[in-house]
Amino acid sequence: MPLSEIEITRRIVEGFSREFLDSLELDVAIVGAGPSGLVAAYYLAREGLKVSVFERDLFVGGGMWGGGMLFTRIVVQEEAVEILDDLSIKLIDTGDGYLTGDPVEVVSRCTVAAIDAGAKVWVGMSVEDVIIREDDVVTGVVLNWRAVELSGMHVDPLAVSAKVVIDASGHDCDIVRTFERKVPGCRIETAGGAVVGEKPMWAEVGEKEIVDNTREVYPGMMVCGMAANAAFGSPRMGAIFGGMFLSGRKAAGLAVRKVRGEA
Ligand code: 48H
Repeated sequence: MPLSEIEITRRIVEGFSREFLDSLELDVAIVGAGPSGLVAAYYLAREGLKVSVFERDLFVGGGMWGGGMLFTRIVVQEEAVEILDDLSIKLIDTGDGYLTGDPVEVVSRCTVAAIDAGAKVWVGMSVEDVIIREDDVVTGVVLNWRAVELSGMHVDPLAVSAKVVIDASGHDCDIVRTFERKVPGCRIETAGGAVVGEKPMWAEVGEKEIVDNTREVYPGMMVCGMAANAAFGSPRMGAIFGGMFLSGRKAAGLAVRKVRGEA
């Protein structure tokens, strides 16, 4: 029997509403569905945590699709291979401890793995702010449609609570920057107490420091991926992605311990 327009509409609205209502109280909210955010979501969901990824674009994968300058290959160092194995991603060994992968496959498999493990990925939703309590703990994210943001219309947002918020928003470190702008005097856990900003390219150092930079920078708020290097003033690294995967996995481990009260 053909479905009427009204029945199509009903199923869309009911389905969305059911899932969104089920996601109002999260263990972990991840901002950004780039490689680091997707990998973090996978490991968090695998541990049984309730996790949502909020992505402002209508597509996932962030900056990985284009490989290096649209040469659609990424480079991965062998330290990260076990993560890619967990995600069933095939790589080509190019010698000297480095492998290459196809970003279309990597993005797709990261996304499917995160969803299969139980993470929910929302697209078209911007995180425009966080929720705080007493200026000293972050307790959730504030959402609006990206389309509303782009239109410039004044539409008030909605909010979702989370025991941990992970800023995986990439080069701009969007969430932590918004937070420090709105809470003057707050001290982010960097040497100077503020977001330092990303440094020019130095692949070796950028890849080494990104894992160390992946931390809780304010109670309830962590950084991972390029946002971590931007927060701590470490270099960019071009199209080598092992650090993004390692950072996502580390953020997940830290968040699991925090949610379980072990840290
Ligand atoms: C919702 C948001 C918001 C917001 C941003 O840029 P990404 O791919 O981030 P990472 O850190 O996972 O990976 C970085 C990598 O792709 C990269 O750019 C590298 C390795 N560069 C090296 C170099 O030298 O240039 O993904 C971040 C995602 C994007 O999809 C954004 O749309 C999204 O976050 N995002 N989503 N609310 N406020 N801000």
